[in-house]
Amino acid sequence: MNKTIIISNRLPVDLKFDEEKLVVKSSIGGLATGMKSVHSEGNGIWIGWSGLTEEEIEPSRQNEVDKALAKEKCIRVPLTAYDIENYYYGFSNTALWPLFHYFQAYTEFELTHWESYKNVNQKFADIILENVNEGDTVWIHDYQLLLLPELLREKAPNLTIGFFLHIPYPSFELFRTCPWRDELLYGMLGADLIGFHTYDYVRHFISSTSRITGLEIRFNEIFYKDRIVKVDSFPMGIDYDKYHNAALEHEVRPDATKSELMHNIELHNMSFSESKLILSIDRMDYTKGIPNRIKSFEYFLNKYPEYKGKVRLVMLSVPSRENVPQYQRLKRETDELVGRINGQLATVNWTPVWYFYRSMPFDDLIDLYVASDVALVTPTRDGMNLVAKEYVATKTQGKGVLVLSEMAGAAKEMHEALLVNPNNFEQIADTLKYALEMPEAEQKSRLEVLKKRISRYNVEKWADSFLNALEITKNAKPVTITK
Ligand code: GDG
Repeated sequence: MNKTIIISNRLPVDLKFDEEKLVVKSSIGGLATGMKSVHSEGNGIWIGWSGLTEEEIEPSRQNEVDKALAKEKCIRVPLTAYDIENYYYGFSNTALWPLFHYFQAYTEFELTHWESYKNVNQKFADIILENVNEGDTVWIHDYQLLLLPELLREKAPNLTIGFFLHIPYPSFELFRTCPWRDELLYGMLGADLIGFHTYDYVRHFISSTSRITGLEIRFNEIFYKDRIVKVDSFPMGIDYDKYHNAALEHEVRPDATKSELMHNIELHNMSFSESKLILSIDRMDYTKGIPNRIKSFEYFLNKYPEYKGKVRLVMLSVPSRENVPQYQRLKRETDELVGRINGQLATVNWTPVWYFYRSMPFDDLIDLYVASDVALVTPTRDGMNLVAKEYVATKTQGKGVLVLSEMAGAAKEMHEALLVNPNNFEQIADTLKYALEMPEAEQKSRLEVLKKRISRYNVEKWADSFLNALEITKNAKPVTITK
């Protein structure tokens, strides 16, 4: 029986040794939740890194680790601490991540990182080839594995290979600066279908391919060797019911079962009846526009001082890539900005920014979504941004306003949000005022349209439409090109 194999840098489960005990936790995040249904169907498997380096797994415990993963239908690619340092923190996160998010000044092209990236992509290919049969479908995810489609194609020419990029694809002018641009492009062209979140990313990819490779391209089909490679947009959705139902449950919970966080928010709201909450949630990443967001909020409070004491920004920043210097700098800058605004404006009764630098359990996350009046999502670049969609899904009472950066892929589908340029403090300040004062009827009508769209095009639909398009592409007969 043919199977679908999902490939990503990280497995949907995270392994850890707690004292001597092996602990298996499911990982949080869009990709893991999204692919769950595909993964649980039939005899599909997931191949990726377990979260433990080879040095952390004693030889005598390798079997135990493999068995624990097999129970979850997962197979690990053994990566060393050197691989993680150079392939993951190195090439993936100090070259590709900043470059693809238009942070050219942060981009470092190091030969040792590149060598490691090639080597790890080959390690993935070797493990996949041991586990794949002709007729199987392989779905590869994200920027850590751009070379993998072609590495598989060389050894298994008939394999059905799909590739999806979760981050933006940059314009040709940026992509061309990469010393290994040809290798990366030809690496991706090993796939039958290449998917992006938005049509703009598709255009950028096609433009880079056309200028760098000179291959024949017709609309969204690239003629490469004896194959047609199709390129298309598949905007990723969320598990709408999971967020919506969790919010419904939270709203009717008896007091005794409410979280401490929710108790405190409610207590605060009772004491300050006019008080409103603005929410932001993201990984602590320089692409998420965190400093600009705090500065815009400060600008808003100074421009509209009547809101002092009445509105708070609740900012959940989840630690991320903490050993990369740019991330350490961003953390320092954020701490300083929050300190400055709270230091200058806070009163005994009011703290303008509630700042959490940690991750929260799912239930607390839902509490934050439910309790907030406005979500302020202002990345300077973002492939999609699932937080914007999750916020809308939790607004069961028809109240709530989404302020969303036009630089997020999600903005392409969420026209009913209030769209802003994340660098324009004045515009953000005015939009915040508008959001806080928006009549309930308008909030409701905007949310209704957004909810309808997001619930319909949920994550399962996303996965199905990608896999269906992949099958159609694979079955299409190659067209003879007449010149
Ligand atoms: C990449 C692309 C693209 C966050 N904090 C907590 C927590 N989260 C969850 C959110 C959401 C997910 O993490 C974050 O997803 P995003 O899409 O916002 O951002 P990235 O992590 O950068 O994801 C992005 C995505 O891939 C999918 O293609 O949209 O553009 O950069 O689901 O809810 N979850 C819990 N505690 C937290 O503290 N439980």
